[in-house]
Amino acid sequence: MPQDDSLSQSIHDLLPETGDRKVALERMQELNKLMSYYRCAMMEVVTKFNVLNEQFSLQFDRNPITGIKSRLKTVRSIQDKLERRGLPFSLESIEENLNDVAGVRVICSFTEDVHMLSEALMQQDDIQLIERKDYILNPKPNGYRSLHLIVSVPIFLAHEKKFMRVEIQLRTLAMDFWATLEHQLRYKKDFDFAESMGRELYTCAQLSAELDERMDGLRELVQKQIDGGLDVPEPRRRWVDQSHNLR
Ligand code: 0O2
Repeated sequence: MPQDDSLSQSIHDLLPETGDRKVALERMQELNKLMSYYRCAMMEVVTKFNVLNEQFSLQFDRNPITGIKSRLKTVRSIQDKLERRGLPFSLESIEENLNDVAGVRVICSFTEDVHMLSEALMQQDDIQLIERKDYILNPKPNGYRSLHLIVSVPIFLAHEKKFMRVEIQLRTLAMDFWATLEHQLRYKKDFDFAESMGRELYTCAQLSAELDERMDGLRELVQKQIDGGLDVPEPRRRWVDQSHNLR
């Protein structure tokens, strides 16, 4: 399994005062093991979503998931995060204080799929919910929307079962489009992000929310027709009709 490049850089910080090489090596192996547990937990969660996607696509003849991304935090950024919070960099501290070492992002077609998938996942009896943040119902002040779940998932090792935490972000394509570009723009090096640009980004977030709402409306119409409803209402007014209200 490939090793994180920043792993060896971090060994120095895990070394005791004496700088004993043997102890350093042991700690490096322990850190490597922990990261591998997080990687396994991440794979478990990805598999769970792939299974749900398969099942829902059979049931409803469409895929609620358009993409799944996963990432393991680098040791360097784990170290930085703990340092920013004034916490020690140790194996115990990582497990105790960080929820997002393993991260899974699920991109859904429609807002309803986000909720349906999160409910289906939470019904599974081997998964425990640690924290739920609904930034769709309550977007962040900058307009960020997504549903965040921190879960604890078991991984089955050769001789033991271990629970690991994974951060799951569920969002629609529109939410992902906005968040990805916002992240790119906001964190550009050597660039001062002006307040007016923040306001513009907020407007874009509102437009993306509007887009989701309209697509959800269309999906409902399609579903009604499939279900045999004869009284199909008019689609909501076109986006262009209302877009001036958002400026
Ligand atoms: P990365 O590289 O994506 O992991 P936490 O730091 O997680 O303990 P917090 O702030 O309460 O504490 O977490 P929250 O609000 O659940 O957000 C965590 C993650 O959500 C972030 O991880 C981002 O991935 C995403 N996120 C949150 N707010 C925003 C936002 O305004 N814009 C964008 N584009 N993404 C956001 P990291 O660690 O920042 O980054």
